[in-house]
Amino acid sequence: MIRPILIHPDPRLKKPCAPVTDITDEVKRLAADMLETMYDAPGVGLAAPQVGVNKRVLVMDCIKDGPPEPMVLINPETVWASEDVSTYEEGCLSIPEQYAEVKRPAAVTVRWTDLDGAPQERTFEGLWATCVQHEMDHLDGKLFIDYLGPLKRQMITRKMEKLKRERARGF
Ligand code: K1U
Ligand code: ZN
Repeated sequence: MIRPILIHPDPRLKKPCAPVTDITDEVKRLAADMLETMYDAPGVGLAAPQVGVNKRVLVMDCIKDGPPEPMVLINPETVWASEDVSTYEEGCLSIPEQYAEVKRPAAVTVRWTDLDGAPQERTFEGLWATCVQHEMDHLDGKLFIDYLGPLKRQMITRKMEKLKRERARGF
């Protein structure tokens, strides 16, 4: 099922998420719905708070050409981050049509639990590294615009408020 994606500003996007304690059918349904919602958008990642669920779950697939590689990360934690940084022009499905350059570690090692409850660890690079850090920020209530200066952040926030007003009126 495709779930509606929350648009910034929304208090549910600013709240740190709670760890998942049991991989229930509800969590499995959430992960499946998040993947469907991400591919439909389309996007390369999606975090549970973006669909209004306060749980530490994220999905991603950064393969642009070739067979899909859907990933579900439950309770992800960074265990290592490179000193070298990379700059990527990020977007966000909760901040449509707004892009800005963000600097982040170029590579990160992340530990998480998979849908079978098994521990996993992987080092991500390139777009995968940018995406997993962007999604983990969502789980801590942080958006990519929080890395920008106050004026740029305020300008984007005002555009999103206008977009939400227009959508509410049925445009
Ligand atoms: O979290 C999100 O809102 C998803 C976001 C993830 C992301 C994109 C770029 C850099 C970091 C994190 C998106 O997927 S925005 C859409 C997007 O980038 C994209 C869409 C279709 C094809 C390729 C990329
Ligand atoms: Zn985002």
